[in-house]
Amino acid sequence: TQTTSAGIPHNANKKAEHGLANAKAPPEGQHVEPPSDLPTASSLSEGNVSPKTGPAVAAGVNRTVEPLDRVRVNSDGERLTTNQGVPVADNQNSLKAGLRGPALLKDFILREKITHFDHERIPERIVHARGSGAHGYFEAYESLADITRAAPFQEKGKITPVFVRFSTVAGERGSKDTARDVRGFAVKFYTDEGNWDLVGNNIPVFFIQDAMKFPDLIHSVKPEPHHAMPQAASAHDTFWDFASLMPEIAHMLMWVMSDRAIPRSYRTMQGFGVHTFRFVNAAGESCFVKFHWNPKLGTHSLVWDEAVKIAGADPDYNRRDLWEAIEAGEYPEWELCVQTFTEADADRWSFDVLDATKLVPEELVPLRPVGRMVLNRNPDNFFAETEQVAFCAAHVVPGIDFTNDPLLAGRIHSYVDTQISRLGGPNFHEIPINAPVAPVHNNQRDGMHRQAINRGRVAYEPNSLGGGCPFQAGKAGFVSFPEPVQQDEVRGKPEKFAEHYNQATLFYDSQTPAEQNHIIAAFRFELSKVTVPAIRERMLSMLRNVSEALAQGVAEGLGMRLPEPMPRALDNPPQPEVATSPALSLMFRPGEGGIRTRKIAILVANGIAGAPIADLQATLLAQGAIPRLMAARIGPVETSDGTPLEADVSTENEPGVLFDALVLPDGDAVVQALAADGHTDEHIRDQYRHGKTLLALGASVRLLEQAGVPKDGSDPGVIVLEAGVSDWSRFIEAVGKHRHFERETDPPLV
Ligand code: HDD
Repeated sequence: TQTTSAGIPHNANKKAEHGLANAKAPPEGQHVEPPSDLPTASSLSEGNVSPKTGPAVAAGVNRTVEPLDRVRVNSDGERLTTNQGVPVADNQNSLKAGLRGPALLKDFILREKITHFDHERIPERIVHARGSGAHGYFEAYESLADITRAAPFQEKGKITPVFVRFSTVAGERGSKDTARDVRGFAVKFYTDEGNWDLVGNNIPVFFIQDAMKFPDLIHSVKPEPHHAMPQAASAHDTFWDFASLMPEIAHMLMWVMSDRAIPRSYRTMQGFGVHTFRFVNAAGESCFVKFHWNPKLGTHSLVWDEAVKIAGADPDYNRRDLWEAIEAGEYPEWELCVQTFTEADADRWSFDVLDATKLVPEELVPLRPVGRMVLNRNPDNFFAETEQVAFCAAHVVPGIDFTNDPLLAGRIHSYVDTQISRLGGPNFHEIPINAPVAPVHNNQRDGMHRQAINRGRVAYEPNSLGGGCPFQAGKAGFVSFPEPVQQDEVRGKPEKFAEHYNQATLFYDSQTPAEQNHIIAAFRFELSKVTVPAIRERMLSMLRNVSEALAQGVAEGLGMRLPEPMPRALDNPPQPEVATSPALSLMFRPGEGGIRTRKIAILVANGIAGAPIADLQATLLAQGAIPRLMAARIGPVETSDGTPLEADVSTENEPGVLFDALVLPDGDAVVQALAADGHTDEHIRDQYRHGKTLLALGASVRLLEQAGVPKDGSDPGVIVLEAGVSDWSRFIEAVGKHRHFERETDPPLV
């Protein structure tokens, strides 16, 4: 640990400028010293409630609501007006000279309406254009005051409001949710000491080491500039051309070709701060820190064939899932964990902690849970909140600081800069969703769309006319960690940045066989879309440095021979500390089990015995699952026993890929009707192929046969119950497992 120069007073040399006897010193009050009783993060919070965020609130309510109340508009019972508040008499017809005459220029009501409409769109984010947001809160498990003075961590139980935006990276604003891509995981903490944005991803490492390469990376993955294809996909020449020429990308490619890049839900993915940051405590002592968000529901993903089909069935798949869970009161929750370590620890390791293509294995530095985040309120308005929210990697608060990670350096610049063109000027911090809950006082003035009405004649410092206010906070304010730096200016990279493969190998070797197969299949798919053979060859030569088995698998899939391995930058690469890290597998965090919020389709048709279906439905509902009765058409179903059943989805409006499990009903006539509908077969095959659970009741076993699904009892995810049996426990247990990859073959059997 190192110590800050916290003892040095702010503006230390200022007084000397006014001459020895302070002859030219301005009157008292100009450079006021901060009062000694200036509030600190912990003194600002009373119990666990910050005075700025109001008293304790009921579940489902969020502390960012109150500050946003002043701008929330509810038009219930209100009359229609123009933007000037003028009541509008007729919203159907423009003003004309005679019923068949020309429209009149003086129709200010029409003109205002059309003009506003003409300007409704703002530029989309250059990356992460497609996203979904939610409000919530962070709750600290304990005080971390010994290692950081960051406001959210000062007391056990302390609540800090947050707004979170999840996103895909490459696709445009209207693109599909289930693209193979990194997911953004950006959290804005509205702390007592200003906004802290932890702008992370669902993958703990990044493609490149230096921000200098970021525009190149993004240009390569975005649709190709001549014909603007493909949308939201990395499976094209330019991305793989760039990748094959950038060996530092090897580790990230393992993650992006894994199922991590097609999450089942935003609620079932991890989040990572990626960079090494610093914690700094009140004494100015610092340690390194990495941030991890672990979902309570565990980590679960889609499989590729499913992701492709969902893209057509419901392009809003992840957005809808998040929205519906929060509306249903199933508030998603993540545990925030930190890895903290010292500079001395970092110096010993085979990799550089300033290199964003490297992670710190959990086996090397275990995770310490420090709090939880709950998302409990959907935005009122997508544009005002989710679209206008402006995250920024430079938004840190006292107690959090940067390291010299060269990727982070570029980010500190980029985010504010991009908001200026995206949100139309330098006052985007005043947009309600961006405004801190902590008060803002400075001498910045004016600019496009200024909201604040700053009073008084003083907009400069030092001043005597304003009593020296707003005054510098001194030690109570943000003090940069004074890391000693004495170096030549160079363009280059540190030594350890030259090793690119150890952690790629670590990742691949830590996956289960099913996950490894998915990685091979993903490379095969992506590279099969590449039209230039030399690019494929370069990629294979890179993969040989990661894993011979992987390279071989991909080469076979492409009908190619293995080329020579790509030359390495280092002849003697350092030995990694760990050879496998189970925590890198999605299977490592299955979650709490259970079937809450899992979507289950129960196929029904006229003539069905309703009682067992109603019983199953009630059992699933009681466990928090979402059973839906699916028929060829929505509406009431005729049951043989008079039990009222209503099909709420059709095979047409909610195709089978949107469900986590499928139930096939008993009854000869019913099975006959289902067998005659091609959707049934399709649904069963998809469920089976995607590793999901199938339950066949009585006569419906025929439908499994028809679809070619093996039903010899060896697959725990294919459950056949005799007619009349209504013990649902095996089915529920199987759904709780999410996937049954044991049945998977390549190519698929079904
Ligand atoms: Fe970035 C957006 C995450 C590297 C430049 N980034 C953006 C968002 C996330 C990330 C989650 C969306 C925020 C939102 O929901 O509004 N970015 C990352 C991570 C990175 C990373 C985890 C590496 C560790 N980014 C990165 C670099 C640069 C940028 C190296 C530029 C030098 N990122 C931007 C940006 C964006 C952005 C252009 C686009 C829209 C925005 O900022 O607000 O400034």
